This record gives sequence, structure tokens and C-alpha cells, in this order.
Amino acid sequence: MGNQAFIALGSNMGIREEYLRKAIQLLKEHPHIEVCRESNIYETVPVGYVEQAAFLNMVIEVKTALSPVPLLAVTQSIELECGRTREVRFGPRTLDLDILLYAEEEMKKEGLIIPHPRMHERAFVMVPLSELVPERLLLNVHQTVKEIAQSLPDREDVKLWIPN
Ligand code: GSY
Repeated sequence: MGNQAFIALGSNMGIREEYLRKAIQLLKEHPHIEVCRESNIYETVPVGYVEQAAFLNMVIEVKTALSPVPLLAVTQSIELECGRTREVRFGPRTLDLDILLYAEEEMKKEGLIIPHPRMHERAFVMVPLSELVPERLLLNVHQTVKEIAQSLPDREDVKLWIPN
């Protein structure tokens, strides 16, 4: 079905794993989205605004007939359905969904930049993404996903999460 895309998921409020699972379920229920693969879940130290709880993060691969802006609308409505509010910028959230990559596209429009402009700086994104597409070249940084993941100084802040 359509184009390959990668979406990062994060949660640091409430029952974090349930929000990740619910988001995946809602994406699976969408008629124009197929969830193909899921990375492991990682527990990660907050980046940016550090006075907040640890996150659970993961990345999924989807195939979709939606183009990027409608896909963004779906991810935003799922964030809302999972109780997301935007009280503190970079602050705690029940669910965060970020489109990282969409096919080979490079685009900047309507609040959406692809590839995600900060993904290569974030170990909580690059470590799970490197499970799925280690050899994919990120053109903006001329390195593979695996090379970037291994070189990030805060990769030690990203630990495989084992559910209880
Ligand atoms: O950009 C996503 C939200 N976010 C995260 C996150 O998902 N994980 C970690 N470890 N830190 C974060 N800071 C922000 S903002």
C-alpha cells in the first residue's frame, strides 16, 4: 500500500506503554495505513526540558496511501485522542508522534518538515530507527542511520525497556 514512512513515538505520562500501544492500534485501524514493523521500546532520559519523567520511545515503519500532510493530520488526531495537550513546550506528554521519513521525500510545508529536522541529533530516535533501517543514508548529514546512532554522545541514555 503506497509509500514507506517512519514514525517516532514517545510518551512520558501515565501508563506510557499503553499510549504507545494505543497509537499503533489506531494507526492499524486506519484504512489507508499499514503498520509493517515496530522497533523495540526504549526508556530514555528526557532531552531539552530535563525536569520531567523518563520517556518510552520507539519507531515504527508504515506503508500508506496518504500523502505527508494528511498523514500528519492522522498522527495529530491520534495524539489528541490519547489525551495530548500542549501546555509546556517540550514538556511532559501522553503521546508524541513525529513523522521522521516519508519515502525519499524532502519537503517543508504546513508545519511539516521531512526528513524531521532534528532526528539525527536525537539518540532516542536514531537508536530505535537503526533497528529498522541501519543502512539508510540520511542525505542531509551524509551518514547512515547506524553510523549516526553509534556516534551520538547520549546513546547511553537510551536503554532497552523490558515490560514488567
Ligand atoms: O520530541 C519528542 C518529545 N521529546 C522527547 C522524547 O520523546 N524522548 C526524550 N528522551 N526526550 C524528549 N524530549 C522531547 S521534547
